[in-house]
Amino acid sequence: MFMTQTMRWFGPPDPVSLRDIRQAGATEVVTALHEVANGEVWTREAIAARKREIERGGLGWTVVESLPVHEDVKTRGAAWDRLIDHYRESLRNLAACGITTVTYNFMPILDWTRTDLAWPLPDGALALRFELEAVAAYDLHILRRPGADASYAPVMVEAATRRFHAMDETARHGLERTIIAGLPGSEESFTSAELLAAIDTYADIDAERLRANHADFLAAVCPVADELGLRLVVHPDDPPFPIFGLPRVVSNEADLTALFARVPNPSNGLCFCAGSFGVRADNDLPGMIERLGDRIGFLHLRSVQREPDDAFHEAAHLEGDAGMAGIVAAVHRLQQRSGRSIPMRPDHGHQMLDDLTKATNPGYSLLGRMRGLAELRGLERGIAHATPGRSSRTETGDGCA
Ligand code: DNO
Repeated sequence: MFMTQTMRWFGPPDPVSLRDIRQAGATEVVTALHEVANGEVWTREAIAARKREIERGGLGWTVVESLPVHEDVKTRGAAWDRLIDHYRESLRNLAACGITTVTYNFMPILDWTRTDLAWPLPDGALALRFELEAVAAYDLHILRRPGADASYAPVMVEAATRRFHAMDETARHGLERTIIAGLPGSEESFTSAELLAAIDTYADIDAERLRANHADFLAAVCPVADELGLRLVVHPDDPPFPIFGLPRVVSNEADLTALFARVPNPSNGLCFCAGSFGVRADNDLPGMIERLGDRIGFLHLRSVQREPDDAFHEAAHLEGDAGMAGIVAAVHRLQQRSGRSIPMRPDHGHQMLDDLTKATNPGYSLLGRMRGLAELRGLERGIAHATPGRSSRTETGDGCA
């Protein structure tokens, strides 16, 4: 029993083609109808047409990433009822087309956030990087969020202020775009004025309130997903701590344990992102796979290298702090125990080789992800081969019985 090897595809506009993904070794893509506005229904026809296109390319599609959750659901705003109806309808349509797993996140306003999209590594490849100091420089001096000082330690405020004054206009504008213009897969992009207004809608929403809103959302949609045999998988917060004073409530094992206790429906699941959880040294990644395994329906396998002062960058898949061998070994045990092949994708590859001269989606160029996938599939084969009690499928599957 091996992981199902997938790659993310952003649909027809993606500079990485289905043929590229197939040649890179994946058997499936994970994708979304990115052209449908957040909150609108994904029709059966549109899903079926996209599925046919993917299958014509020789690939499968069983995992959606993402069916986004509208801000009015996260804040329990006025349009909640209509949005929940739409979400349920989309789930019905997805299940009718053979989708089994639906990824979403519950991060307020912003999806994943980085402060540098082209950070040079010693070998000349480029990596994504996050520095809290850069966020603070933007927050305090460009966004000028009221009360922002209180979100940072005094030394961080000083460092961020020094940094801001050392930046020229181009650098300031570049930082602003990187943080708020929307990274690949994010459904929203903002100007600073729009972001300030959006942050204001959370004025009365603390972590406890956001957890309640998350539970309300799941309580409303999980019964439908249960019936359809779908798994909804929540992507953890990236980075896994509050930014811009906004609460984040899917950051560590305790958050997930509480969430599953609160909404025990079988469809309430987890997208285990080794990179997002791995930013926190207090997240025990293999242990989380061990303990939360039955809830895990999708894996994002990537590794971050933690740096001082709440900074990190994306490392190569087998390097950095994740400890990928331990993670894949835990996934291997989970699959043998549960009899499930869990879909995975390599994530946030470096921009490298020929991709350095091409227009690419940050984190989603082909070659870095292909390197990641190759490393991960080799790691899994090796672990399966070296682990006593191999299943017969493993024996034949790895061709080295
Ligand atoms: C970033 C991705 C996220 C993820 C969403 C899920 O690379 O992991 O954008 O797709 O948070 O809703």
